[in-house]
Amino acid sequence: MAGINRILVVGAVGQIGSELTMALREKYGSDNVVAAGRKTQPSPTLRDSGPFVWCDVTDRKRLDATVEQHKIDTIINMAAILSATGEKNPQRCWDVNVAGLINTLEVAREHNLTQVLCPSSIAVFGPETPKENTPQETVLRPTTMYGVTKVTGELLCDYYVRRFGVDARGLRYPGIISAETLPGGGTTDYAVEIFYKAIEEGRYTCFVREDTSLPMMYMPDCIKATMDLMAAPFESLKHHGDFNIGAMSFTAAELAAEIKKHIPDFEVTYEPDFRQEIADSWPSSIDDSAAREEWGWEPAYDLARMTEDMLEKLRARHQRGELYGSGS
Ligand code: AKB
Repeated sequence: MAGINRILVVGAVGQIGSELTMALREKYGSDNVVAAGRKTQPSPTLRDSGPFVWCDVTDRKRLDATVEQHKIDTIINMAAILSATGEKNPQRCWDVNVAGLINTLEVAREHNLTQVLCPSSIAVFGPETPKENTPQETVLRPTTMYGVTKVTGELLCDYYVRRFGVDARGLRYPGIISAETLPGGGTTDYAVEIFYKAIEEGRYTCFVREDTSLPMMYMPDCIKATMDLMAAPFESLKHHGDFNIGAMSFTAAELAAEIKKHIPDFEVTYEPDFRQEIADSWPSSIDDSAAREEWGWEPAYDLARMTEDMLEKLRARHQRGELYGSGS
């Protein structure tokens, strides 16, 4: 199979896309990683460190043209409407997440691309799924449109592998915590906002109950998981679009307590909203043994190490005057 040489990251301005693009530029060379955004302006770092184009994943012609023009052999499709926004506009969630994915897979098939990576999420699980140590193979009956699109996406990836020989891969991301770009419209966003608010205001009103426990991951582990899966030999994979990956699990109260170790006056109150029901439908912890066995997945960050690093990074950004309101 041909190698990975020229990568297009669609959704490159988002929370994961922005940091993944920079890591890929480091590994594959700046000029070989094309960042694509839809509407939001890229940060100067993202814009100036390599090629940047405007490309909406639902626009098939534009996607085709971008792949041809930049001689792309690998697409990473990070464009998605997340769980909370998806419940406000289910039709749009379907269009972006499913129609966008089919466009990506079709472009990969027609242009004979080396690889396509399309993330999935813990949102594929639902209330009937075992909550603790959720197995790789289990009940997939999500109750959100986002979850429905992600189950569909996993099935589509596996279909394109089997039917057309497209090398499509994906991971079930847990909540991703990071200090560079804010997430937008997810249920796990509280686990990021809490850090910004701790630094900026010393208090936070959390939109899920204090006993809400979800699987989470720090961005460096997320980037490592994504790049390790991309680099794994196709022959060693038994799964394709649906790898469980875990790193840590904690309740909202445990996260607040960890931050308080560094900021003793930090105050958190809890006012659950519609996102509580979504959080309650997802697992607390994940069995990721398939990812460990098939491509050597191993996370590096636990709650304590992540919290220390997050606070250090956000404090530095705050001092540089870079932080802005992180309202939910
Ligand atoms: C969300 O909360 O919607 C996302 C996810 C878990 O996929 N962060």
